[in-house]
Parts: sequence; structure tokens; C-alpha cells
Amino acid sequence: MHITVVTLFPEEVKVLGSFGVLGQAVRKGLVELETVDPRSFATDIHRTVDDRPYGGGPGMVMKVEPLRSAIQAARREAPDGTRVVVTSAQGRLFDQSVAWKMAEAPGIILVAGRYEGIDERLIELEADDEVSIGDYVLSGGELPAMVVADAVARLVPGVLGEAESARQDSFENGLLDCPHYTRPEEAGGLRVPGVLLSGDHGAIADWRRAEALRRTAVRRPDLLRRRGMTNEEEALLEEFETGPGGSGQNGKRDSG
Ligand code: 4H6
Repeated sequence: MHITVVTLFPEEVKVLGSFGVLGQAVRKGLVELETVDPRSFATDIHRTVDDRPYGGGPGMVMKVEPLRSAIQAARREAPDGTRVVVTSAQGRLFDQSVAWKMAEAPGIILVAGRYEGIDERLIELEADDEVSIGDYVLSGGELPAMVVADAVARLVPGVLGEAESARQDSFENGLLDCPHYTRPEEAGGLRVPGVLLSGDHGAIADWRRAEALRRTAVRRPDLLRRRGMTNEEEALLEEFETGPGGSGQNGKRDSG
């Protein structure tokens, strides 16, 4: 997977891309992470990449030409079929299914905006997609671009280990993850749910599925409505239903 971030802050992107699973994927050669700085395509002596907004108002807008040249340069270095994606709060919501779609492409060029935004014509001329990582405003598109890069990179075959890939499947089914515990058996007066110590792998699997369903029902009913539940899952949820707190041992977070 070839990922290019078009950014005025290439150092920020390189640092973010050097850690964790994404950094490992880059070092293993499974993901190529590159940056292109639009400032190097500015043609005037001041290397101007922004200008005042038509119609007036505060702040500055990213100019079409340096950004367009940067994207075109990125395209020349990227495999055929590479998608150009702008991150902005005006985009369609980026979620796991969008991440999977992007992972099908041989490459993505992520365009990170700065100042008050990007000249709309740049988006019309060069972007295949405009995505938002959530309903909030950030001062630059670099963090959203790297959120997309991380979510997509972990879907590239070989990036995650066997265990992590399998676990991912459990979130891939449109549910929140089940709770996790490790030693000690008691911490801060809270005990690990007994079933996890039972050694009964069937019962553990059932409990985890029920917890994932219950949490999703409580915290994200929108996800559960979108996905629906099988009869078996309805039964499972009912079997493990012990009130809004579930096991009653996982603290205050689900008690509402
Ligand atoms: C494009 C256009 C993405 C990018 C404007 C980017 C939130 C998200 C940006 C801007 C982003 C998201 C520049 C507008 C700073 C506000 C960068 N914010 N902004 N939700 N900001 O995915 O001023």
C-alpha cells in the first residue's frame, strides 16, 4: 500500500508514521509512507501557498496551484488506481467500511488542509473523495490524514499478526469490542468476571459475544439498529442479561 500525505508539515507526518503498527508496517515494507510539501511547488519568491478569501472574512485559504502541483507530483510517484482523498469536516464520515474500501486501492494520496481551508476548486479538480473522521474541527488535516493512514494500513495483509487480525474480525461484525482483563484477578476491589477464569472456552466465547452485544445496545444503539441481531444473538443477550451493568463488575461506565 502506497500512502502519500500532501502536507505543509511533512515532519509531523513522518513522526506520526514512525510509531506503532503503522511504523512497523513501513519498516517491513508493507506500507510506503511519503510526503509531498505544496510549498516546494510555490512559484513566487515568498513560496506563498495561501491567500485572502474572496468575499472577505478572517483567515486565509490554501491556493489551488501549489496544492494542485503537489497532488500531481504525488500521482506521478504513486501506483495506477491511487485515490486522492481530502480530509475535512465537510466530508462523508470515515468508518471501518470506508477504511476497507480504501484498503482495496493500491495507493491513497491524503491531502491535509491548513489555514481556514482549501479553495473548493482544488477539491473539484483533484479529489476522488472527501472524508471526515468525526464531527469536530481541527486546526490541520495532518492528524485526520494519519488517522486514515493508520486505519487503512492495519488492513493491509501481513501488517497485523494472526491474533490481532482474528480479534479485529470481532469488531468487523459491526459491534463494539467486549471488555478485556489481565492479571491480577482483583484490582481496586474489582474482580475479573468469573467466566474468564473458568477455562470453559465455549462459555467464554458466548460471554464475550453477549458483552459485545450488550455494550453496543447500551452505548451505540445506532450501530445495533443498523446491523440488526440474529435470533441466536437475541437469546445470547437475554441469557447474559443481568441489568444495565451486565456482570455488575465492570465499574460505573455502563450504569446509565
Ligand atoms: C480541510 C479544510 C478534518 C481541512 C479545512 C480536517 C477536521 C477534520 C481542514 C480545514 C480539519 C475532520 C482548517 C478548517 C483549520 C478549520 C483541517 N478538521 N480546517 N473532522 N481541519 O475530519 O480551520
